[in-house]
Amino acid sequence: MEGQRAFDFKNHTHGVSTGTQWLESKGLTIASHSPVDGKYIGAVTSADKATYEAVMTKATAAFHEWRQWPAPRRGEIVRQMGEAFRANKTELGKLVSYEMGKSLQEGLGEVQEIIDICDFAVGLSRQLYGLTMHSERPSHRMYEQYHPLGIVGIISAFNFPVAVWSWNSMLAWVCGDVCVWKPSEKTPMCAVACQHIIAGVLEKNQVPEGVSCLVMGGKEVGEWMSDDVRVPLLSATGSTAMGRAVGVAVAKRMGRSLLELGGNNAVIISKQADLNMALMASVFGAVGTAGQRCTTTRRLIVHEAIYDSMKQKLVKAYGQLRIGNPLDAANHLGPLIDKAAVEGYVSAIAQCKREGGTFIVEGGVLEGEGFESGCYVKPCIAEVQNHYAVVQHETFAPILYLMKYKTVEEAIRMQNDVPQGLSSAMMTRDLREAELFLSSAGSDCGIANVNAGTSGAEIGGAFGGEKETGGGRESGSDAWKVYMRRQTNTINYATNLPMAQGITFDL
Ligand code: UN1
Repeated sequence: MEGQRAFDFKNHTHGVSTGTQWLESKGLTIASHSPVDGKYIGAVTSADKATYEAVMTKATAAFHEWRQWPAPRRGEIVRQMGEAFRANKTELGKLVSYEMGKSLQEGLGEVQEIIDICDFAVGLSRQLYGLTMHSERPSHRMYEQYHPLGIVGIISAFNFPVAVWSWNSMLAWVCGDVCVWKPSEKTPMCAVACQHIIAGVLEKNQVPEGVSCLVMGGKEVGEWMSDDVRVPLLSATGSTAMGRAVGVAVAKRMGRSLLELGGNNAVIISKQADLNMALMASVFGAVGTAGQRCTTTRRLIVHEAIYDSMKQKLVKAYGQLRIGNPLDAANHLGPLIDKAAVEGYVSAIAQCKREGGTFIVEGGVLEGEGFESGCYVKPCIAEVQNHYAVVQHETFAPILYLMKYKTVEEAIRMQNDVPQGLSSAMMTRDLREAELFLSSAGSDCGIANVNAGTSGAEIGGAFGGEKETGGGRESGSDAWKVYMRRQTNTINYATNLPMAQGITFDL
């Protein structure tokens, strides 16, 4: 079955593809080792300049054909892709868990996000609506329509190695665009698997070669895409530093970028909160994916009246966390992605202590049986001040910062007082403070939840954030509009030529 095909990497060495075909490349080899057990998974070659050019040529030609397929026909292709991901959910979920290190539950959840966005995109393929307007001129009709844009570049991060690609690609495809995907060098096999999973659908439906391209590679390949005028839209997920470089390069050539960058997400826990719910939301938000989601809960802002009891609950809950092989359902969290991430975690803890933080749950790197990869760390909690440099910075690891507040206005100020603006939450049963938090004077983030944590967004909403998070919106709602070009059309069915604004012009 298709499920088998997807994960047979024994002889797979190519990292560049135009859909069903894989291209020989002389680029550097990227090897993938699992952070779960340190074992080698496979290796692929990255794109070199020649294969990159070959891909872009194919993608350009494919676009000219694909944009003429009726949108619902393109939706039908995406529907079949959704079916292929359903058939491969368990296998792909396991691979995501093994190559990236997140728990199997979360690996499966990530594949479910692909399936969900496919369903969403299928419906969307019959709803790429424009508006009609009333013209001020007699016998004139005005309307707007959305046309396919061209090649959409997708740069994705290791932490969601497959879902973020699908948020972009599935929408882009129903919109009539073609995609060139540069996945993270840290999770190449997940990308190879996705490409194999959809290959059967592309082949069976004679989708033009070049509609779904893969270009494995590092920073250099990202730079080629950023500078490439053939890429009208570049969607990039990752660090703020990477996003800034991409944003500047794309802006220089007047392209569009869709940036989804760092978060520094807080949960405000009111004295009116259901404390058990608050605890669950905070712990899952902080340790899920071992603190490597862009939506991870990094800060807890707790009302002074319940601060001590919340602190005790947190310490107790952290004592119950099981860390180990993420494919074992008994474990809550697995490893960090690699040893560099472990170094980042260790140095953030040291910096936090230097700045005056007090750890109420100590961190540390785990050693011994089951932890041989050197990537397993203990989730930890520190009492801090919001202004510490380390607190203002996004460290991609399970370090939770705990702070106290007196008034709701102060809590909202603290929540907003960071450079990032992705996700936020308030736990409360008080309607007034909930509404204040959601109001224009409340959270400044792209996502603001009440009585639900900062992570785990559904695909139906627009996903993204403000400030250093980059401002882009992916996934649901009307995020599709960025993948298309808007055209305003005026049609004159009169026998004369009346001018707008009442201007007269006679010869
Ligand atoms: C990311 O970390 O880049 O809301 C994406 C969430 C997931 C997606 C996170 N649905 O946590």
